[in-house]
Amino acid sequence: SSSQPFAAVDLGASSGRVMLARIGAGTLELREVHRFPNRPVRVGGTLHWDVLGLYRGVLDGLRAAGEAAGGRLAGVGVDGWAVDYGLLDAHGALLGNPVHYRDARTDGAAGEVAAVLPPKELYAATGLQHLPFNTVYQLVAARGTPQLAAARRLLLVPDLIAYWLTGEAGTELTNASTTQLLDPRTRDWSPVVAGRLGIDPGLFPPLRRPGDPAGLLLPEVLAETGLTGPVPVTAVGSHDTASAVLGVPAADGDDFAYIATGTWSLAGLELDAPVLTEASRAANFTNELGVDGTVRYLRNIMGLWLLQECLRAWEAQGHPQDLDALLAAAADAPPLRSVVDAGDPAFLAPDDMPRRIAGACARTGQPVPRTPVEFTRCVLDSLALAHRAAVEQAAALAGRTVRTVHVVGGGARNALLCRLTADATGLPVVAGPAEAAALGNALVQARAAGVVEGGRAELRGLVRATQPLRYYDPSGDRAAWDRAADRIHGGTRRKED
Ligand code: LFR
Repeated sequence: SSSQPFAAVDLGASSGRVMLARIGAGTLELREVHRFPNRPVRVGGTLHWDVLGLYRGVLDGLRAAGEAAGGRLAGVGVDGWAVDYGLLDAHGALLGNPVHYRDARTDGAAGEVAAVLPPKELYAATGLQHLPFNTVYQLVAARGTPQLAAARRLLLVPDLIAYWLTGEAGTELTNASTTQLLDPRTRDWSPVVAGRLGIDPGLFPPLRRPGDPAGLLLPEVLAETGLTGPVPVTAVGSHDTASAVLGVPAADGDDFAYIATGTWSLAGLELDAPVLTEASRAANFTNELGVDGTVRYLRNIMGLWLLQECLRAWEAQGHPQDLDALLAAAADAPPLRSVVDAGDPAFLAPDDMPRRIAGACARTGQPVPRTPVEFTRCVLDSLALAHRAAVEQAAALAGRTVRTVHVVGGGARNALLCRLTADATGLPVVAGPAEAAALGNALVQARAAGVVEGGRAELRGLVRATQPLRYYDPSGDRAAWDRAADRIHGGTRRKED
């Protein structure tokens, strides 16, 4: 059969894109038709997402997708970053701009929650890693505001975009699992969390699963985009990381770990059931839900955010850097001179990144990076080290063996990061596709439309057969990575292992 055109809308923290995927039996072609910046806006002391600007980017992208596909699309799916939401009033109007998860409003919220729901109980109920910005903390921080009082509905960001496209409201499951309000065993709202914290899960529209229908593009959207209806919108793994994990080109039966790299690095395993042990909680692993009943057992690592923020700081200081030149020079810089803990929430907030990295190096008695090249090398060594710790610990905690590491997402294009990750883990790295999230998004749509068949193995097989991949074999001295890890963790980490 001939291939069908699907539009995958993928919203990242630094840019959004609309990709056109042509999918048929044995065919998968992906092409970027529109990319637009995602620039958060600070106003009234609060960091917001410019969600209408993003929606305009989505409409422009759908128009471009339609033009590239000859005016007709077989479907649309929307994925994006997790956790954040917009509130709607009783008439369905948006109540203010969604707040950015990096905003400081959640400072102190974790303490408030812990006072009524101790961390151990919260983990037992939700299996979610502690991230200070989880939706549950944002809702606690918003308690008592007129905005929350007026809210009749809460829509996670990709669900909000899908609502504007279709007029239909739903809560997609993989992203709902990042709210810390869901129980990963029942795959439904946790009565414990809702009850104890007085958060009404009724604010969320009904849950839907990847592959479920999510409505049709509204007439006004067809008019704006020049598309010919009907165009179905399908719920995909609307958490970008869930779509990216589906887009991992693993072979059937592979023992693999994945690292979805971009602004964040999300490193871990795909499991059939959550791991809710105390050891897992102590290591801060999360049990987010994946496509097809899976669990994404992983940990958040700061990711290329550390470098993005350095670049932004240097530019603001009048010293803009060329990223490619910087990475090339960093590849030749002395390895593992100084490393920082890339899991440290101290790096979460925007601004002043070089100073914060330098401070962390000084505090741990390591040489302080001085030049942009030294900072870049420090960041990449630190990320590789954090990748290694997450892969090793996930395997140990889940009782699994890992033989291959798949690096997907934007960081798969970063050859130095991939090579260092292979060296640090001592495992072969398969790098690519960079657009794994868009691929995972489009594949769920194509399967729902009956254009492709099968489970994850078949969908991944199609990615593996059609997308360019790069391979990195580990080399170098693994003990050097052990010693570097000891420098950040004061020699305690290896003893605990
Ligand atoms: C990656 C991601 C992570 C999530 C973070 C914040 O884009 O979705 O998985 O923890 O953004 O939402």
